[in-house]
Formats: sequence, structure tokens, C-alpha cells
Amino acid sequence: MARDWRDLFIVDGEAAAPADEPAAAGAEAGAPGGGFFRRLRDNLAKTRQALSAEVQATLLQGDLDDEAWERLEEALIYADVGARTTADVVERLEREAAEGDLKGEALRERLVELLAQAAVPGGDGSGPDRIDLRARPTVILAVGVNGTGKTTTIGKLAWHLHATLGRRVLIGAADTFRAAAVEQLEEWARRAEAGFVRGAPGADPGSVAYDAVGRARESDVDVVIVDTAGRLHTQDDLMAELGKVARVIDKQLPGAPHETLLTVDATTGQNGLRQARLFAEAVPVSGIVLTKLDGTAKGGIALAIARELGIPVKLIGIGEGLEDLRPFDPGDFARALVS
Ligand SMILES: Nc1nc2c(ncn2[C@@H]2O[C@H](COP(=O)(O)OP(=O)(O)O)[C@@H](O)[C@H]2O)c(=O)[nH]1
Ligand SMILES: [Mg+2]
Repeated sequence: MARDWRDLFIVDGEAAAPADEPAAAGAEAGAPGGGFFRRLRDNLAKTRQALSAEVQATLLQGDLDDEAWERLEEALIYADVGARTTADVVERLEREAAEGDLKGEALRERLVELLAQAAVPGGDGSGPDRIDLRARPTVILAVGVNGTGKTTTIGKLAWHLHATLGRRVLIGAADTFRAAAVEQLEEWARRAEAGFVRGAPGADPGSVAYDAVGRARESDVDVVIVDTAGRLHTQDDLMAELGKVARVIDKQLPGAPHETLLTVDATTGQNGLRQARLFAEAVPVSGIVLTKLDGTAKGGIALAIARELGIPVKLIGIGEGLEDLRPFDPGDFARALVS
């Protein structure tokens, strides 16, 4: 489970399998990114208050009857956890409670644990929720609907790769649709001390991606991040364009892109889940970046995406600043939602 930047990335000289603790092992105090976690908790306070009130009233004090479980289900669905994920989690909890030895606080703790497991595809904490940086260069393709925070995320990610891991980063502006988008990205590249490759206005996105990866190969860059346009006129358009960008990158560097990150705006709730599904049909998405968890997001969507699409959330964003992006930690997240 990713906790800090070094846990998220797989680097040279390290096995690909995650070797850390199970999600629910509570290491809140003094954990890396503790300030970030506090802010995440603050942002999710409304959801947590609603959910923990429900847990208190139905699981800890009331009779554990059908109505109690239904109320818990409703509360989780209201928190954006999604119908399927909610049903799975509550059924499991209900069964374990009926079997006997789970009651009181233990019930709440088990709920947190089950939610944390639901947040990782495979459900057992062994999901591919890390980003492998061992290929040189590693190519990361960023996709997502306009406005979800793709460009901002690229900037923050580039900055962390450089500042935390000392990686040489190059950003390719294959969102050639709007000049302002290219300038915004260039400004992020400057802040992150990353190289920058742009095309002529209206240039073919594939050719910009091709050039960016080519330049990275020549100049000893470690990580290339390619921004794309998020127009969603039709599913066919999107498939054609993103598919082409990915193919062209693979032509320049066989096996690339190594990572395709889809940004999802957490405030869009179940609609974000639908968007994610469309993109996942267009390109093989390997990870989700859930942005805007500082807004009106209820948060449960992080769990719904992982469980219902089988794609791990790898990063979460809680603001517009450089430091406002962090590796996703299912255990921390589930605790922030419930307890
Ligand atoms: N509050 C908040 N705003 C964000 C976050 N990520 C991005 N934004 C803002 O969302 C808007 C759209 O972001 P942008 O990166 O341009 O989205 P893109 O169209 O997908 O590239 C910008 O105003 C960003 O500053 C986040 O985590 N929290
Ligand atoms: Mg953009």
C-alpha cells in the first residue's frame, strides 16, 4: 500500500511486489505526509460525521437487525461508495457479525478494514497499486476529461519526481487543442524544473508525443509525462485519438507508455465513475488520480472506482499547490471516511 512517495514508486534494485504493511495497520501519528492526512480528514469531515453517526446508532447501539444494515448501506451509498461496493462490504460485515464474535468497536474497525480492502483491486492488498519507474525513460500518459485536473496533476507529479526522487523529467504537451493549455503546462514544467516539448498550434497530438519520447531517449531523461486533450465529443473520437497517441509512443519506445493515469474529479461522484469507464475502454488505464478531494467531494468514489473498474487509485489531489498531491493510502482513506 502506498503511503509516501517512495512507497508509490518502484525504483531500480527493488522487487516489483509491494512489500509493506496491510492497509489497516494504524500508523496515523508521525506517518509521512501527516499534515496531508489531517487536511484530507478535515475535507472528508462531513462524510465522516454522517457515516460515524450511522455506525454509532446502528452498529454500536442499536439492534443489528435488517433495518440497521439497510441504514448503513444507505449511508455508504450516500457517501459515493457505490452500490456494488457497498453491498459487498455490508454483506461481509453482516455475515461476520452474525457468526458471532464481532461487536462494538471491533465492528467499526472491521468496517474500516473492509473499506480499505475494497479500495484496492483484488481486495487483498496485493494489487498493482504502484508506479514502476525502472524503464529508462519511463513514459506516463495522462488522460481524462478537461477540467478534471490533468495538467495540474502532471505539474505536481513532475515536481515530486524531481524534488523527492531526483528524477530528470520531461513533459510533452500533446493537448494541442488550446494554446492556453500548452502555456499552462509549460509554466508547470518550469516550476518542476522539467524539460518541455510542444508542437505547433493544432499539431497532431501523436507527433508531439512521439517527439517528446524521442527527445527523452536522446537526452537521458528518466521520466516523460505526456498530457493529452480531454475532449469527449464521442467515444469513437476519444478512442481514435488516445489510441493513436499510445500507439505512436509504443512505436518510438516499444512497451511504452508504461503507465496510463486517468484523472477523475472526485466532486463529480458517480458521473466520474462513468467517465472513468469510458476512458478505460479507450486506453488501458493503469491507475487513477482522484482530484479535488478538497472540494465538496464525499470521498467514497475512491472505493467505488477501485472495486467497480478494477483500477487502483494511485494518487489523490487535495488542492492546487505543488504539495497537494499524494500517493493514495487505502487504510488512511477508509479511516478518514469512517472513524
Ligand atoms: N481544489 C482543487 N482544484 C484542483 C485540483 N486539481 C486541479 N484543480 C483545479 O482544477 C482546474 C482544472 O485543472 P487542469 O489541470 O487545468 O485540468 P485539465 O483540463 O484536466 O488539464 C484548475 O483550476 C486547477 O487548479 C485539486 O486537487 N483541488
Ligand atoms: Mg489540461
